[in-house]
Amino acid sequence: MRFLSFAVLATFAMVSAQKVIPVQVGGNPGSPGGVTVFSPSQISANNNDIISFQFSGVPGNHSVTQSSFLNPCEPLDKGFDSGWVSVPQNLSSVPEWNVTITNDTAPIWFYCKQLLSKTDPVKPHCNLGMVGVINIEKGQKSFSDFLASASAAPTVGQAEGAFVGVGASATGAPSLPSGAAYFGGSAAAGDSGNGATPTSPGAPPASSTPAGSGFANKASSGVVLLATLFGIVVAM
Ligand SMILES: [Cu+2]
Repeated sequence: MRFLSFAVLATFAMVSAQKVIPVQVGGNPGSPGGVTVFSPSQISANNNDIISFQFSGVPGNHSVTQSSFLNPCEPLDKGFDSGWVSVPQNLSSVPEWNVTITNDTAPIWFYCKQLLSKTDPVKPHCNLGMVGVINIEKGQKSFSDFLASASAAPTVGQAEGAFVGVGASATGAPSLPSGAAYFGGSAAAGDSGNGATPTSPGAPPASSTPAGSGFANKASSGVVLLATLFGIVVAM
């Protein structure tokens, strides 16, 4: 009984301490860092905190895709992926993608999949530094090393991932005000299985959930090509 009360109290304390941390996805041409930024690019968060990715860089077409320190511009196996969010000028509200932290003991790395930038130099966003990390202080790596390796990455992975990732998960696609366009993995494949989310902090992603590489294997190359083309066409 005493244990039960403690558990209830602990749960209450955890829930009430939940933070919502906004991160801007994409900047504006005149803003510091230009178009190809996550701002802030380094975030500290605890279990149950929500990273609220705001696709506020307009016009823009970006993704938030989980990667790794070793391969900053390639999707992580079973990693999260927002899908493409294309934002025209003059939208009434900002598309938003909320990701809940489920394991705050290790860094969570991510990048944008966009292959074309509008400004010089014309390069993939990941090569131009559109990368970020949650809880870098929980690892032994430096952000400048991560940036340098992103900038030198020979390819930028386009495979579609799931909403549930490693250490952080969303319950669905980004919110989409009218006027914004979306092309996501689950939508593209008519796969509705991506809504699952771990039930407790630190729990591994549900095994029944299609995840990054799994989906990529399942998707026809046509779908991946279409997604890539969508990203490029809308970016231009
Ligand atoms: Cu981008």
